[in-house]
Amino acid sequence: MAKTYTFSMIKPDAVESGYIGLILDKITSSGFKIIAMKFTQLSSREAEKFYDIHKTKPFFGELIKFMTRGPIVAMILEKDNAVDDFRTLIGSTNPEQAKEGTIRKLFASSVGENAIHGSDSDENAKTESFFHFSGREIF
Ligand code: DAT
Ligand code: MG
Repeated sequence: MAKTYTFSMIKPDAVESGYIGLILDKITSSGFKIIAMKFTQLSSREAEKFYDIHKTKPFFGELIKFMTRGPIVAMILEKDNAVDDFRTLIGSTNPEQAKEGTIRKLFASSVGENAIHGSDSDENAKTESFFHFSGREIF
């Protein structure tokens, strides 16, 4: 099967709650291969750039404050049908609407603090991956 890729971040809420290991286990046991990974913290400028598409939304300020308040785990994941399969694995944006067994259902507390990011298209997966990683950090 063709190799495809998605970009993900374990968000500050899930890191603070000690869920990094459990979430990584869920990701790898669902067939995703980690080909890049770093533990880092976004500056406001970086978070604003990453979420530029949402800059006119009423929750933008809250989103930037949340995403910069502590470290995140950024990663690039490889799998066939990576983008769609990963969105299925993480569940709906609002954890209350997320299906049983999804990462957001298991580990997220609210729509604003929803534990994990997953790219929504192949194009965005590529842009987001190269926003966070250089070529020599991808294996
Ligand atoms: P997703 O992360 O599922 O792709 P999105 O791209 O629509 O969702 O929004 C990006 C992030 O912005 C989302 O993960 C959390 C935040 N967000 C979205 N809708 C929100 C809302 N109604 N209130 C607060 N934060 C919200
Ligand atoms: Mg999105």
